[in-house]
This record gives sequence, structure tokens and C-alpha cells, in this order.
Amino acid sequence: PSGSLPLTLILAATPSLGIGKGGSLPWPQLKKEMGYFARVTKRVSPSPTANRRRINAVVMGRKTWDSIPPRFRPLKDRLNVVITRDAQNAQWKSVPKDAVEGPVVATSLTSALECLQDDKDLEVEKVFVIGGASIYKDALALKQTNRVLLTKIKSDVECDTFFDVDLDGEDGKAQGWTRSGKEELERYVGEEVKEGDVEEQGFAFEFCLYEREE
Ligand code: FOL
Repeated sequence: PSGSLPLTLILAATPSLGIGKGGSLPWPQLKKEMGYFARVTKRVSPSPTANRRRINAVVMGRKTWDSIPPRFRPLKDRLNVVITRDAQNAQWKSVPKDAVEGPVVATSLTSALECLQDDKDLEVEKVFVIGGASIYKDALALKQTNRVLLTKIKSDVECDTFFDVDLDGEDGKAQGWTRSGKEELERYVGEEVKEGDVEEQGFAFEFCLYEREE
């Protein structure tokens, strides 16, 4: 049952754990970083029996949905699940029911996860929680959240929204998070990942994986 599906948080954050500013990302478009996000969240393992279409899910809050440029949403080749207390809102009425990418609308993280199990045509492989702050917080409280794919942005740009847990610090340790090595990261994301800093537009960043036991 998908009530117990493992969850992976994916985010990029500054050294102060800033993740957002004014309803969008705090840094200019970083193509290599966004490209990594798109490839990793799309990639599925090859299906031996092509009975059902294999797909990953991206679970997000309503503000994160609003922050994605309309031409990019629903995020292509991923099952999009949006969490909102106002599922009655007209915004969701125009969603074509047969679009495999959705979005599926749910009123809490736990009910969002229940949407992922019983699809007869889709086999959900990985489930990524893609933000924002309040959804990350809800997910971190669930034991089934066992991975964080964190891109460490090495400059402190101004932010108004922050991630809750310093994975390298005391609270990270207290919650059981440890950083995994390059091999484990590459095995999980299914591609080669450069060790150390990547540079783009005057920004340096590093792709990291953190894991914890159930
Ligand atoms: N995780 C990481 N590592 N980086 C991020 O920028 C990020 N952003 C979000 C969640 N986790 C993240 C939430 N914000 C798009 C836009 C904003 C967004 C998430 C996704 C988006 O438009 N994505 C397109 C790619 C568009 C492009 O190629 O420029 C996609 O297909 O994924």
C-alpha cells in the first residue's frame, strides 16, 4: 500500500537553508540544476512487463504548483499531485481527467499518498516531495521519508522561505540523517553525478543525498 511508499524530498537550498523568495526560486534560472531536477524526477527503471505505464510522482503544495511556469505544468512525464485545503477551487476544474500527469488534487500529504496506490493503468515507482516549506515539514514528520536529494547552493542569496532541518547539524543527526557517498547517489538517481561544485551563472552548487533508516 502506498501509505508506506518511501518518500524522497528534492530541493535546492542556500547555506541558510533558504528555498524561496516572493513565491519563486531565490536564484536566477540555473539550467544545470533544473535539468538535474527534471531528469531525476522523470527517470524510471525499465519495466520488464510493459503492462502498466511506470511513472514517478511529484507531490507539491499549491503555492509550489502556482510557482511553476504554466507552460511547464503539469510537470511532464510525472504524476503531479497538488495539496490544497481548497480542492473546490475553480482552478482545478479545468484539469482533463484523462491526462496521465494530472494534476491529482488532495487535501493533505497523507491523502495525496493514498491517491498513488490504486491506479489500474499507472505503476508509481518513486515519489518525490517537491515542496514547499510546509509540505517538506509534513513529509519530514513521516517515517517513510527516508531520502533527501539536496542541492547545496553555495551563496547566501536573500530568501523568505526556508527548509526546516539542517541535515549536517545537530537536528539532522537527531533525526537520523546521514550524507551518502557519490556511489549511492548515482545508484539512486540513475546517472553520473559530478563530485564537488558545479558552477553556473556565478553560482556554485553541489548535488547531495541524505538517507535515514525507517
Ligand atoms: N529541487 C531542486 N533540486 N531544484 C529546484 O529548483 C527545485 N524546485 C522545486 C522543487 N524542488 C527542486 C519547485 N520549483 C519547475 C519550476 C519550479 C519548481 C520546480 C520545477 C519546472 O518548471 N520544471 C520543469 C523544467 C523546466 C526547464 O527545463 O527549465 C520540469 O520539467 O521539471
